[in-house]
Amino acid sequence: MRELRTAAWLLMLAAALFLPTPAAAQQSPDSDNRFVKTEAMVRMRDGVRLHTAIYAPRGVKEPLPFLLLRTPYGIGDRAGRAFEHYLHDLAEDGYLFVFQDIRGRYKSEGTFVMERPPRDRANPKAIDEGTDTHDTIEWLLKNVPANNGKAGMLGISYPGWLTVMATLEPHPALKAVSPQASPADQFLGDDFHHNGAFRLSYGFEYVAMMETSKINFSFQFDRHDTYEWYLRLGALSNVDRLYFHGKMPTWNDFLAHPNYDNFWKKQAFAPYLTRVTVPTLNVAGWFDQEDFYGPLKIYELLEKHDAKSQNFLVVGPWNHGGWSSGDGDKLGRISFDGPTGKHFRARVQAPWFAHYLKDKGKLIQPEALTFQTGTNRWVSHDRWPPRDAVARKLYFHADGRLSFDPPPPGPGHKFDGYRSDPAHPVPYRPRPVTPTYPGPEWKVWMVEDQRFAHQRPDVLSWETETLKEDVAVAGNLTARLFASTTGSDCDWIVKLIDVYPERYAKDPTMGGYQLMVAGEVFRARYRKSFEKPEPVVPGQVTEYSIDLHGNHHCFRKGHKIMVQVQSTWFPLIDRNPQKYVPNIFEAKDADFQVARQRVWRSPRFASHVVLPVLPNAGGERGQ
Ligand code: PG9
Repeated sequence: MRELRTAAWLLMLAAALFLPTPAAAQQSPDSDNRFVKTEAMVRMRDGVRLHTAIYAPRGVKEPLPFLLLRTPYGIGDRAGRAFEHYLHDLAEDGYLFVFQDIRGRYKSEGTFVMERPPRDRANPKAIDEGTDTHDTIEWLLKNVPANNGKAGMLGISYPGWLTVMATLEPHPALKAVSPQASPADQFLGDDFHHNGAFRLSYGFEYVAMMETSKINFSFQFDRHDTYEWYLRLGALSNVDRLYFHGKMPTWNDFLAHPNYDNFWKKQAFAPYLTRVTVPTLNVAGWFDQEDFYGPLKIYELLEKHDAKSQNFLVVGPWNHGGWSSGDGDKLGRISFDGPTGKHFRARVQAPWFAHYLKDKGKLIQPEALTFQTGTNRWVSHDRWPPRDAVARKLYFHADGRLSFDPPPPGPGHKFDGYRSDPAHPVPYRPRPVTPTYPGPEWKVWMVEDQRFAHQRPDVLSWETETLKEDVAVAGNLTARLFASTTGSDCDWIVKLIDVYPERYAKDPTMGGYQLMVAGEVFRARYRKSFEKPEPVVPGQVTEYSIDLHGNHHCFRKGHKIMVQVQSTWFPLIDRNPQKYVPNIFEAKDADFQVARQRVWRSPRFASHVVLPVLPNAGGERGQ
């Protein structure tokens, strides 16, 4: 479509902004009746044109700010659905909504590059997602009448990442952004790897979705249970041989960069987020199955430079993007006693943008607003993580006990063990493991009842006595494992679980439910360095410090706290051959071997999790 600069178009849009015009409606057969939709191919500085749709509300009497959403997933009919839920309250307030297909996707020209890193600023011709956003805002200001000269930007996940990219060298008109569930580091913690362990099902299926063609594609599995499909696939080296044939750029990158090298560091946000250029509302979900590390990291990086208090954090009881539609009163079987998503959209997101883009309303946003699961209430903080939490160690003991007391000296076995067999990996959710897309099971696996894994011979568990008082944690959790393996590499997966009482009056069907409140994998080869992996010494007790990330949960009186440890989490995480090979993407089927795993719990090797416990079980200010 040609770039729209004609006088007729300007007249039409002006009319749309101030008067409802039937003529304009004809130009927008698929738009929401409240808006006039106009499409344009917006030219970037290198000549590439990006498909852009502008939704101008009818009958508005004042100049409006822009709200920009850029996406690799196709703007198609996204807007209509977004106005029903995600953008509903913002639409009520009045904005010029702009949706754009990014380079190389859907109707935009150019080449798509997965999370294209920031450009080399020494090259005046270089482009990146930041320059594309800049050029788009420039075009909007000049070509769309009756704007108030301000732009905001928001988006979830990839669109959230694009939002952060827009802030590195922002257009001066960009006045407020909300990156939501944005990844921050694809090697350490988001979609593609966690602590260097490859996220097999997501990595494979996402690459197939994005790089098979310009539009989304769902890989066609010939088995309903992808647990079995991935197991039959065997070693990762079979992926190219059987399916991708070296044609998927991102898969080629996985292969070429098995360790934390400059490829990953250049794409991660840590080197770039050295100033707060635009007021930023960071949003995350406690049960985000894709990008939970990212939003907390972005908040943390920006917070170090937030002299003007413009960097905010909101974390709710949501899965990936769960705040964008529906009430948010439930996730899977877990109830939150109220419409958390609706609350966010109406009481947080809309007033926040109105303050910065429309000069409306005094800002009432606290520094951090988090939802305390367990008690199910919003809590405001003047700092995240909160200052008053006290680090307490919860130790592993004999007979599957877990306690705040350290393990006593004395005779007896000082470890618990299991046999980890890569030919029979522990599923990460109950089988059948249906494909990631379109779900819905993928979206709720983090709140699945962990009893499907409990008592397996290759899963260890330790549990406290029934709690006599609430134990509320707020802040960052860590697991410290002292562990040994008979192999020369392996994975350690730690899950922190809230065990409901057997008799749970609120909902008797939830009796004994095992809710995972935190869980993470660590690939042993990276225990000393993510850049330079090293084999493990077989049989040697080795210490692992595993970041279990931020959390705000109350283990209620009458519940128990449980920790589970296992060495496979399949096919979420690829199988570790358990024998050190330099690059697991090149491992052969014959490299995979059984290993005997031991988790130690002696006074000297006292495995434990560190919990940031609130002194008075969450006595902070509730909202
Ligand atoms: N989690 C998705 C993603 C973001 C960025 C890179 C790769 C994947 C998403 O939902 O957009």
